[in-house]
Amino acid sequence: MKKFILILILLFICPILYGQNVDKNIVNPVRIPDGLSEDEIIKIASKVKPTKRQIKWQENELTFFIHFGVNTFTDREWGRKQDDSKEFNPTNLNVEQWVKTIKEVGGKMMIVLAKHHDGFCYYPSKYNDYSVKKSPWKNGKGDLIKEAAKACKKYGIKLGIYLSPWDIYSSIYGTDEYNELFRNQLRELLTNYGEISEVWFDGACGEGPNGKKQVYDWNSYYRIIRELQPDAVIAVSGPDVRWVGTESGIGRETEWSVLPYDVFNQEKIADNSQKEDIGQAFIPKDLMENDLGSREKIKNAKSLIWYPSEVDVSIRPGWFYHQKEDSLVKTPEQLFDIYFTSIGRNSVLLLNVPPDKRGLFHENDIKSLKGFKKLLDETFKNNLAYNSSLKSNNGKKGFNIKSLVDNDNKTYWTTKENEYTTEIEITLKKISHFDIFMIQENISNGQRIEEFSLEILQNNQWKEIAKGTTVGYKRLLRFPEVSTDKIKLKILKSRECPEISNIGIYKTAKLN
Ligand code: FUL
Repeated sequence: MKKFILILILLFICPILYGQNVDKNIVNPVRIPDGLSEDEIIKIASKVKPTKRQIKWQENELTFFIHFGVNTFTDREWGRKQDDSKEFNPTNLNVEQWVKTIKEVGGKMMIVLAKHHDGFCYYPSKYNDYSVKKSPWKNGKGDLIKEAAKACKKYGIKLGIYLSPWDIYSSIYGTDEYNELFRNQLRELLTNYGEISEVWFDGACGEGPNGKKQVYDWNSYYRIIRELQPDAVIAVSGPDVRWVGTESGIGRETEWSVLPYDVFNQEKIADNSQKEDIGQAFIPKDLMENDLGSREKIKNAKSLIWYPSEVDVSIRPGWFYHQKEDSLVKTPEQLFDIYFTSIGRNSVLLLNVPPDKRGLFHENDIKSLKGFKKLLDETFKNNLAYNSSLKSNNGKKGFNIKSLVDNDNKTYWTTKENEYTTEIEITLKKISHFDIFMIQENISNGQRIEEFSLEILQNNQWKEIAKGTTVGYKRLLRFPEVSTDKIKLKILKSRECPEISNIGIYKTAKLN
C-alpha cells in the first residue's frame, strides 16, 4: 500500500520536476522513478493518458490527405527544379468537390499541402515568392489554402496542413534563416485560415541545394503551433501523433499508444539533430519495429508518453495524380481491408486522394470511395450485440454492462478493483451469422488490455474463434463466418482493470 501511495505521489510530482527541462506545452512525458519493479512500471504505463487534443484526433478515425500541386502537372512525385511554378494551372479546380466527397464517405478531416519538398507554396506567402503568386492559376491571385478552409467550413470538415520541413531548393536551407522562414510560414498558415486541426511535418528529409542539412529548431515551431492553434495535433515529426512506420495501410497487430520516451537514447528526428534537445528526440528508435510498447520495451524506459499511430496510405500507387495510374485505384474491397488494418488496429487512417490536373477527384477514385462507404455502411449498420443480454460476474458496482452497446465512447464498463481479467457472456436475440468483432477501450483513462479472445458456444461447448492483443481506441477482428447466439469475450491479460467502452458484432456486407 505504501509503495502504491509513493507511486501515486511520484506520478503527480514527476511531470512537475520534469517540467524544468521540458516545455510542458509541447510534450508532457511521465517519468519513471529509478528502482521500480516491472509490475510497478506497468502500473505507471497503464495510467499514461492522451491529451484532449489527442482524444479528439483519435475519434476522427477516417481522415483524408490531399497531394495536389506542381507535381500533379509535371507528373512527378518529387519536384525536380525550382522553376516549375508556371506549370501549376488547374483548369477546373473545385475544392468543394473534394470536401463534399470526403463528407459523403464519412471522413472527418482533410489535410492539404501548403508546401511540399520543392518549396512551392500553395498560398501567397509573404515570405516566399516561389508560390501560387508566380503561377498562371487565377493570374497569380489564387490561394488554395483559403479555398480549402472555406469548403471545409461549409461542410463541417476539419482542416489540416502539410508543411514540408525539407525544402530541396531553398538557397537558405541549412541556415538559421531557414528556421525563421519556416516559423513565418507557420504563423501565416496558423493565423489566416481559421481553425487548423493537424499540422503534418513530414519525416522525409535530405540536403538542400548547397549540400547542407537543416538543423531544425523544432521546439520553436511547436511553440508557435501551441500558441496559435492550441487544439491542433502535431503529427509525424511532432509530439502528438506518430507515423505508423509504413505507407502500406497496414498497421501493427499489437499497437500500443504508450511508448518509452527516452530523451537521450532515441534517434533524432529526421536523422539530423546535433542537439540533446527534447524536441528533437522523441521519435522511438525505430518506428518500423514491430514492437514499440510491450512490457519488454517499457520495462527499462526512463519515461513514457502517449504517442498514438496514424496510418497514411494513398488510394493510388503514388501520392500525386498520374494518369497512368487511373486503372490502379484501390478497389472498395482493398480500402475496406485497409480500414481493418488501420482504424481496426488502434490507428487513425489518413487516406490520400490526389486530385487530377483539372483540380478534381478523378471519377475512378470517387467510384471506389463510394463503394468503400457502401461496404462500411452495410457492414456496420447492424450491431448484432445491440439488444443482446450481457453478463459478467466481476463488474464494478455502478457500471452498467449495457453501456458496452450504447455506441457512446464516453460511457464504459469495468471490473472490480484489482481484477484484471474478465469474461463477458453475450446472448444474442437469435442465432446469427457474423465474422467481425469490434472492441473499444476507454482511452481517456489510458490503454490497458494486452490479450483477449472470443469464444462461441457450439454443441454445448465453448470454442475459441479469434484472439487479439492490444485494443486501444478501436480493435476489429475478422474471422471465418460463424453462427451462434452465445458469445464469450475473455479479457485474458490487462495492465489494470480493463475499461471497455463499446463492443460490436457484425457480418461483412458484399457489394451487390
Ligand atoms: C513522404 C513524402 O516524401 C511523400 O512525397 C509524401 O508527401 C508522403 C506523405 O510523405 O515522406
